[in-house]
Amino acid sequence: MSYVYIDGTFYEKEQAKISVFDHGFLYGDGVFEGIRAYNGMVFRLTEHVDRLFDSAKVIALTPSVSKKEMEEIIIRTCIENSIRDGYIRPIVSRGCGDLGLNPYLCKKPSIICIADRISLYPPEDYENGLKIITVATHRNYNESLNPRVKSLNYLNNIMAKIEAVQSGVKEALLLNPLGYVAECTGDNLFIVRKGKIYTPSVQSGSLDGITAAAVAELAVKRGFEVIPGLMSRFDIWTSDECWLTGTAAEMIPVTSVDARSIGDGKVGPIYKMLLADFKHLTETTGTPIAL
Ligand code: PXG
Repeated sequence: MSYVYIDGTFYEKEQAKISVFDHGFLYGDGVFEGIRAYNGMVFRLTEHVDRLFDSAKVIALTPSVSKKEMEEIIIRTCIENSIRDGYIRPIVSRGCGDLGLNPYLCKKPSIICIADRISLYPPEDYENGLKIITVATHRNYNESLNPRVKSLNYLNNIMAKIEAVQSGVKEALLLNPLGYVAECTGDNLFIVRKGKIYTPSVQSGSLDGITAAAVAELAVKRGFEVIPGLMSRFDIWTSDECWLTGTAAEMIPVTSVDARSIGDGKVGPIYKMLLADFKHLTETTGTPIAL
């Protein structure tokens, strides 16, 4: 049995319901996070809650709870669901209103928290690497809906995912409106070139990934230079290694991009080393699931 937190109460999964008049449903007006628990600890909880509140602030949504209370809600949801290893999805939606866009007519934001499991790719994709393609759907302009906002409207990413799946691959590479590489549908991207590690900057139109930050820290600890910046597909096609990072996919290697094999087409040594470091980090650090 799984229990979902909605505005102060836990409901059984089947009874966990939100009104059709909630603007999160009507307009995608809200924000969310995807967080993982490993070994009885929530990984980078503060960072996720900070990002949730930043996303909310950008869309002028004020959650009805403090950051501290939000952290407690996340921990309580893990406890209620006996989660030691799993996936947690807090959501802040604009709340109920009428059938007009005006968010100021919505009475009170809703806080929802789901705890479940997530598995995006089978083990063989982690062993052999993903084949991905660039898709025609671009990331938004930073000055429309900034891609740093983790909003409930993921249609941009979903349309990119549709293109990838229609073309027979599992993941899509999205460019920004200027043609620079941004990220994949739910993951940040890294490449290795001549022993240095590169990743598109957030200004390129990517989410400020928490897994990416953790992996970058581990790489720096190993003595690598990690360089955020503008990247074109040239950089990716000619890279020695490539991988994606995200809370859901964790770290997954990419061995082919637009039918160009990356390096020798096999999963690379730097990926393997950082993956081992990442696994160790997730098993040994985090906020304990206890009140
Ligand atoms: N880019 C985008 C657009 C994301 O949504 C990431 C990068 C990676 O960020 P973190 O902080 O998680 O390392 C994300 C987050 C899914 C799913 O179902 C994907 C994410 C979150 C929740 C679910 O694919 N990715």
